[in-house]
Amino acid sequence: MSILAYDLGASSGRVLLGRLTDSRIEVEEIHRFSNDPVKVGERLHWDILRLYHEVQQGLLKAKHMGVNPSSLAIDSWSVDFGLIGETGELLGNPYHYRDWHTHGVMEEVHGQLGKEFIFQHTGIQFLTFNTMYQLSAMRKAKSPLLEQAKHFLMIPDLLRYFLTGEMVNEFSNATSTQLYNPLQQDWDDELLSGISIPRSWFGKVLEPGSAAGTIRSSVMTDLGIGAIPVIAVAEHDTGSAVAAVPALERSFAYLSCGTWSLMGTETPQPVINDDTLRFNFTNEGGVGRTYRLLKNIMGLWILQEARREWERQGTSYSFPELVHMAEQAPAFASWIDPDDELFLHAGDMKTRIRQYCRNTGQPLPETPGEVTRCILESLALKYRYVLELTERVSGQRFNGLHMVGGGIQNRLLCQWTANSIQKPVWAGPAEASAIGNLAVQWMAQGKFADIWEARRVIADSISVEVYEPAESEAWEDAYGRFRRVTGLFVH
Ligand code: ADP
Ligand code: LRH
Repeated sequence: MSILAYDLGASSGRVLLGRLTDSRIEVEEIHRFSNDPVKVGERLHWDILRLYHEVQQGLLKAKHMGVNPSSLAIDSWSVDFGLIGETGELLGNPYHYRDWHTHGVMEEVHGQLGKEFIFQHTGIQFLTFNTMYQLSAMRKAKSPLLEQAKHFLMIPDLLRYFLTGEMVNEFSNATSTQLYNPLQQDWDDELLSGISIPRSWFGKVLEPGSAAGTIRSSVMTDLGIGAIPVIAVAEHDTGSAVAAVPALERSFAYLSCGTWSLMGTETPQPVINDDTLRFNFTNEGGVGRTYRLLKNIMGLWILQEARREWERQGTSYSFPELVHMAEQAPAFASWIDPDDELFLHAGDMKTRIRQYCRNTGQPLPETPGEVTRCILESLALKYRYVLELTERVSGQRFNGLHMVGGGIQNRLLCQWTANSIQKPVWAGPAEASAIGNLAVQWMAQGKFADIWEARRVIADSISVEVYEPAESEAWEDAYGRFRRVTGLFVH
């Protein structure tokens, strides 16, 4: 029996058909589409109806292949949401987390509620675009949507609602809002009332692996398909990606490498203490009530945006072309801190990178190869910094790093990461979120006892590429200089 996984990343979405035969996973990509945010006036939105159209296209493609999936599930990027009104209709177009409306709001909320108080209640890292600050920004702007809203649904909850007609919230994504209390295992009343958002919008929180309805009859009629049960998996894509890390040991470090780079480890409980607060680590909920103790790193977003700007100016480069040009460019010329807020919002990354380099007295990258090299080296160096912090806050020592996600197709980045951290990198799978999504559906169907059995089967089914560290002296020296330029020191 086949099952369907929808994985919606910030840059593209895909639909994978999965089969489990003789304890091996077989996957086939049956649909892929770009995810193009739309700016209207000053506001940046997700094209949610387009995404729902693509969800239906996936169902049609399965139908045309003669496949009747025994279940399906959707995961996507986190923090964003739709509000549903009295009549069950979506109110407005969901905002993109990179919209500017949250600018300065996080600091205001901290002034009112206290940063430490928020962290004690959630264990979630402070990112300016967390749901908490998005809702506060809407409240501050006196958004009429807040007056009409009756329900809060995150992006996968929303698409699932369109498909099934049932409104439920899912745990992994709920934690990313910074409004869910993992210790009380429920939405946090104090934080919600602190930002003047009604508790009644927030429903029961389902565990990853729970049944979450069946395709509604109007969808079955429109598409000419039969009933398909829908499962709530780890609907936060990073939760699904980490579920698919082919680790065989309980202590492991991962880097989920796509639009974002998410680096950390898995823990049985949230780690909420002075160090995790100080270093801005997060504790996002995962499969089987595990937690992802991790940090966000700006990731390949910077390269995506640089590439978009070159395209706007009339020259299209593929990612492999950019990687090739980076390889030819001079080594260790200049670096950025990828997590400087300069790089968070959409825009001309080359100009911003040059601004950063000018401010820090470094040579200014000029050519696409030089710009790409600066981004990729800076990411590899930042990975070492965050891996060291992860070891410190988790009290563990890792003997290598699992890299998963679309970014592992960038072999240069994988090799430079191994060189920078001076440990092996084990790369695979590239479609980790979709595979984690499939794995949790199979858990829900009783095919896997737990996530560890799933990980073993994934490890047996995919090929993992090993990158051994090289050029350690040069990278050690570069790391010291990188930290001086970026001011990244641990005190
Ligand atoms: P998301 O799910 O966040 O949309 P993906 O996991 O699909 O992101 O990863 C997208 C990133 O992978 C791109 O930004 C790009 O840098 C990298 N990438 C994709 N394909 C290639 C390729 N052929 N060569 C090098 N890098 C690639
Ligand atoms: C990666 C991701 C990440 C979040 C960001 C908004 O796709 O879900 O875990 O921090 O998007």
